[in-house]
Amino acid sequence: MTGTGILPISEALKLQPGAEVRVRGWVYRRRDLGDKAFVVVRDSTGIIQSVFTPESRSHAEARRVTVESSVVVQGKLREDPRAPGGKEIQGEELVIIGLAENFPIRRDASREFLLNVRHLAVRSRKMTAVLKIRHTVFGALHEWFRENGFYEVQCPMFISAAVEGGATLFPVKYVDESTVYLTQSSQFYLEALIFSLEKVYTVAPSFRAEKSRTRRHLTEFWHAEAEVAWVGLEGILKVEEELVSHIVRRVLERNREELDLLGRNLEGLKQVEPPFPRVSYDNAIEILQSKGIQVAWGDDLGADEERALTLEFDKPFFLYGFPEKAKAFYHKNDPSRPEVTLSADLLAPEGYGEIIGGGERIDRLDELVEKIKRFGLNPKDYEWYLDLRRFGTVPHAGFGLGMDRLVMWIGGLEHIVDSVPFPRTVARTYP
Ligand code: NSS
Repeated sequence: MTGTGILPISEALKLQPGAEVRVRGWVYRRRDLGDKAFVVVRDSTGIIQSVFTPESRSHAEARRVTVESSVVVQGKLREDPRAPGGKEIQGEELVIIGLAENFPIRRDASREFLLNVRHLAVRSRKMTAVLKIRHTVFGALHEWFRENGFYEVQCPMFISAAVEGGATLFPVKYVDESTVYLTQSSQFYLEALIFSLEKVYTVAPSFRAEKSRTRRHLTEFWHAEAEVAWVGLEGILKVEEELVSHIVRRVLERNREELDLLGRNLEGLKQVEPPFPRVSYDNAIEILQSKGIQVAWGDDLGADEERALTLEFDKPFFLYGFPEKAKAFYHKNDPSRPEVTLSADLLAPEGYGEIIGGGERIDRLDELVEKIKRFGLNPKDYEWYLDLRRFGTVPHAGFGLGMDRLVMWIGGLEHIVDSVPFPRTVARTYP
């Protein structure tokens, strides 16, 4: 009986009062009012209230069912302005599929406790809303790349040399007892693949042994990366702004309900259309200094500096022209001003900060070897990467987009762990 004629809750709520409906899901709320038993049921599409009076043959079941039990509920739909969705089920039958033990999550649960029971907390309406937005974000990203001539590729997670500096590498003991590392970025592999496919992208986890506990660092994060042959910095920025705008548009189209549930202010998101402002690093330093923030030209900008800058803008903006030493070795130096690189970060507004890092790559062999040495690294560790400059090198550029940070900003979330179902941070690998 439990499988036939079942409707998604969102569909049941669209029917006319008087319709006979059957829904299934989990008990979201349970209470008694006089001799009436109220059971609010949720499924992946919504929530609906059901009421069981003593005349109902399932009255006793409705009274004993516990929060988070799985149930099938059947009855007649009727109007009730006080019920969520404006309608409720006059309950006739309630079948308990799995009676839940005392559910450990209470309204006043601490953040730490909720993270310890994340396998249960993912059921919350907030987390469900975030995961639906995340689904749209990932889908829209693939949609945009595929519609714009990019090939999707897959790269290895075990690597032998650092892309983004040795400090955040995760060593892994390999089968033959040698040490390999978990990838920090698929960039070098994408660079190899542009020589046949020209425009490539990948979406994969990246790993960083980030020691600091911040609101925006995971040790395992989802990284969307792209690389394009024959383009320079300006060309890749166009790709980034079109891509991000497309994703935000899709979320606004498809996830109004979820954004509302999260209390997200939509005004900022509606302004996310290309072109994004371009702000030079030099100018950023001046802005920061004029706000009394202690920074000097040459410093890398941390979370605090980024936050101060993003409060100046109401849409995402590019910060370009970082000094050589503030960026990884592979960034091409500006020929007209060699102390800065042809790199740019995309910063999300409202205090969120960096969501993309990218730019033009060094495409000349001698220039790359020299810079590797200048950075105190060993060209021997980058043999295959150097080969790419030996065999038909071309100008090219690319970027990496932190998907969890993107979801965090679009959802207006407080902490990056809220944007991913099972976060991995310096302090957490459970559940
Ligand atoms: O270090 S990045 O700035 N750049 C790269 O890894 C390049 N190799 C990407 C490329 O050009 N193909 O990281 C890119 C983005 C960054 O802007 C963040 O949004 C995100 O990756 N990112 C992170 N998200 C969450 N947690 C951590 N720890 C993290 N590190 C980077």
